[in-house]
Amino acid sequence: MPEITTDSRLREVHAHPLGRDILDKILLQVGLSARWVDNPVVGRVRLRHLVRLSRGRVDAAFVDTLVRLLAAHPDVPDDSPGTAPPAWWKEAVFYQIYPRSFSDSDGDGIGDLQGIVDRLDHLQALGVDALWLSPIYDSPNDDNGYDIRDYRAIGAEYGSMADFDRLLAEVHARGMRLIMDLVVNHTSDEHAWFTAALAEPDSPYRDYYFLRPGPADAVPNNWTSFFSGPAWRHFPASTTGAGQDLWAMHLFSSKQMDLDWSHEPLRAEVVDMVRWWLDKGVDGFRLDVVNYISKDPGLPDGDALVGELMGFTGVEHYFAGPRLHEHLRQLRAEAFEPYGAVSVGECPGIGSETGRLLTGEGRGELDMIFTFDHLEAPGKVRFDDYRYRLDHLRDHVAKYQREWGSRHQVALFWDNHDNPRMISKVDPRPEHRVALGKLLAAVQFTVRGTPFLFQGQELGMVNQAFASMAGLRDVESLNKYAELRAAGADEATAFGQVLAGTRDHARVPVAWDAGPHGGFTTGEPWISGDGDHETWNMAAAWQDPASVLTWHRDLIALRRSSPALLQGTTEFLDTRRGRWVHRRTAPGEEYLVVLNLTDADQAVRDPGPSYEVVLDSLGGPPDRLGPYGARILRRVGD
Ligand code: ISL
Repeated sequence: MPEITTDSRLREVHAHPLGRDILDKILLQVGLSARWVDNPVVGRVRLRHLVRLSRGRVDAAFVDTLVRLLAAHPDVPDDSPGTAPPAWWKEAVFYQIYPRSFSDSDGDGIGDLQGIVDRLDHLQALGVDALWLSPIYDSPNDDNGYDIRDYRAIGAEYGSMADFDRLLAEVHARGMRLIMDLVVNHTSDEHAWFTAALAEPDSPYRDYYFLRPGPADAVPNNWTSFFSGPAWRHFPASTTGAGQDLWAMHLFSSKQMDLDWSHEPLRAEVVDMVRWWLDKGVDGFRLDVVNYISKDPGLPDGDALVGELMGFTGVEHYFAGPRLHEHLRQLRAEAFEPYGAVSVGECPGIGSETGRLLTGEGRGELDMIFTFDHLEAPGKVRFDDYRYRLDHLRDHVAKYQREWGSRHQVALFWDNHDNPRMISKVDPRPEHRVALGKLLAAVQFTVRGTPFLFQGQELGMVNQAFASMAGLRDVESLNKYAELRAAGADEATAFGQVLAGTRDHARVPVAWDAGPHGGFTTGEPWISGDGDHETWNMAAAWQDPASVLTWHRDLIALRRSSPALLQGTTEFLDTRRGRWVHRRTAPGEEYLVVLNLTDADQAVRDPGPSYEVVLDSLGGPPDRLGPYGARILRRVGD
């Protein structure tokens, strides 16, 4: 990889893996096509000329930051086919459980481990192979368990360690697997490491965190938190037990203190803790914001332009930090590998090329990663109120199918606990709910990769019409509202913006039946939904052959039985606006997937008598497809 300097041309930056990801991300962020850099005139522009060409919007500091970042990432992904060793997780269907909202067995209004055991038959009937549990550890729940107080204890609201052992045994008895959430970018401020670090000046735990001495008016740098305000919390001398004012870094809430991974004893503790859970028999981990674990050691100020583009200042100093690959290799070699455990990294801000470095066969880092560029339309962020166009999803999926080959396994997800429901983002009109739920599933189970369903997606759950801030619980939403109000927005405007993006849309209880609170709890739920559970619930959906749920079950069964859908090649046959046709092929087997990405009836090519329809969400003649229709055909003749 030729060294990138301020004299390099944009096309050379684009040929650098991280350079390409960064340019693509910037273009996505400002709503421009990634093909823009392919323009020969643009490609010839030298980095240092950007300052003049942009009339100073791109400043010299930005260019220097970029050059430094690229120099720290010299690796190039391997494009050779690899040996593509079979692995259970390449063929599995994963299902994410947000335990708080899944099923409550004891009536305290909070979902729990026994509640999950009670619903395993549902998951098995659906065809799920593996469960991912969002955090169930002991936590003060400032961020619903993503702020861990004790990595080796179960949160009392979820049950006991005996309940966990029983859940694991029940999962395994059904031939399913279970992965845990590994949150090691930060701990709770109530974790024993942090309280000791704060209280004792000589504590060995001081180096576990980013603690910096200094008065309240001297914040260590300009980084911002993802949950509003600065990424630093000030602890006055009277609270530190050390007679010294201290600042502590938190990229998320002010109760989620970032851990310093450059410190070897911290890494050893994490390895130890991971092995402790693997000894219990868990099958792997989803690693929370794991691409953030390596920070630029000097903690330099973030670039203002990057901050403006990304909405957060400082990200360039940790989203792909200098020792990220090294730390992941250590974790894999010392913890995951000896147990054959699966690892799925959550990687916000990571693009396709860096993703291939993180997951490449033989690189010894992660098995799969979650990336997020498909969740919002170009130029949009989560808190914008807009309609998402499925053409963006198609182009994103097509890119990964084309670029990732057999050396890398794509993780496929549309919903999770951090995002509004995809159905609602595309088209919130109730008459399209069923078709859209089916279309999204048709993609998820027929392109190459490992699908991750989020609880309720199989039912076609949608966003909630929260009436006011009083209905919301999420720390991110509460902080965002306060921030907007402080900046002068009136109540209605601030609430409207929070409502568009709140993570609470995905966190309301799962609707199991038509009873009170959808059968989620016999008590008062910790967060309430709209109440459409009287008609939309799992019990009713299981009885209905046309439900989104039945469609998911049938698709999962189809995928499981088909070498073409599991491992075959993928070709995109129609990518015109509003259209999506792809073909999956394996020796002796071929499928066509035909989708209508629009809300209007559409003419489609009649594939003729050599194809039979296997699944059809709306029915109709072979040369027509209704609004958001999905049709899956199998080749039966020449
Ligand atoms: O905050 C973001 C930018 O708006 C997200 O991209 C964020 O980086 C991502 O949602 C991280 O999520 C994970 O870590 C958080 C936790 O609150 C989420 O629930 C978890 O999935 C902190 O642990």
